[in-house]
Amino acid sequence: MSRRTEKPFWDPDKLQAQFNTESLGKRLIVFNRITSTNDFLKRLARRGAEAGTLVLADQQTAGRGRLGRSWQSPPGVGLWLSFILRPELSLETAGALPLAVSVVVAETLSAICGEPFSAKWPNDILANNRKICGILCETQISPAAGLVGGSNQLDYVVAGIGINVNQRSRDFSSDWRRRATSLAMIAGHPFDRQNVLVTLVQHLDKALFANLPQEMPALLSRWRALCPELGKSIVLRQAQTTITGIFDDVGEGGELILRLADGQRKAYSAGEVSLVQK
Ligand code: BT5
Repeated sequence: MSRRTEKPFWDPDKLQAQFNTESLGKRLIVFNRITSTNDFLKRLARRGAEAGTLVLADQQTAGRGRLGRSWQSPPGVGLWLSFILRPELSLETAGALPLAVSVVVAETLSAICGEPFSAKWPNDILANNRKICGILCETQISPAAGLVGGSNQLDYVVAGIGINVNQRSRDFSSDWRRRATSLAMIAGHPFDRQNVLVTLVQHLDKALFANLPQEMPALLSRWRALCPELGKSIVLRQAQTTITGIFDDVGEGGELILRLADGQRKAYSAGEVSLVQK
């Protein structure tokens, strides 16, 4: 149950009863305010917390994106949550987890609000070309048991999801007001966050906790169907370089496969994608 001093914004017992899930949320911790649900859950995972442990916060004071970027997580308007996965995936295929989580979130949001959402490689969900959700999967590897000097294996993944639910345009800071959106802005009316959360948790539970290794190829196919950049000319920006090519496919480890001007296909595991402007 929740470690807290204030009354929690959601009642964990009531939430769990609504979830009615097999794995996700069987252990649930709810905070009014926390630095980052990913940071908190990584500490629990390190101490052996089980797969499906779920942490929710009404507000994050140090919500994080990739590469130390910050994720705005004000109180009362969003869903900021993290959960533990301990899937039997190889280290190579674990790279596809952000895409697998994205597709479940995007399809759930579409079902809830009746509008289409698109996936942006590797970990964003957009609506009307604006970001509505970001996903941060942090992976811990450990030496394979019994193998001296042997290979590593996946220990756990902490998957964090941030969804803008009820923000209005003026709630976003001016520097990325044009680049962010919320469910309420897309649908034209506010949403009950608890309903969105319950549906999302049920969909994640079904898709990611039973047979994930077998489900992965199908999840990747569904992801491809949501990615408008696939098959188009894109620019991939990395810290030191910019590469242009055709976004040919995603590999089974979630890597972006680019067809370069000389016809070569090359795989990339990080970077920011944008369409080449004609
Ligand atoms: C992400 O990183 O998009 C991953 C965000 C993951 C947030 C969740 S919330 C629960 C859990 N706990 C955490 O601490 N994190 C996870 P990235 O692709 O690096 O994008 C970060 C960029 O998104 C920022 O640099 C901003 O430009 C933009 N951004 C920040 N907050 C946003 C928001 N609320 N809505 C839309 N865009 C935002």
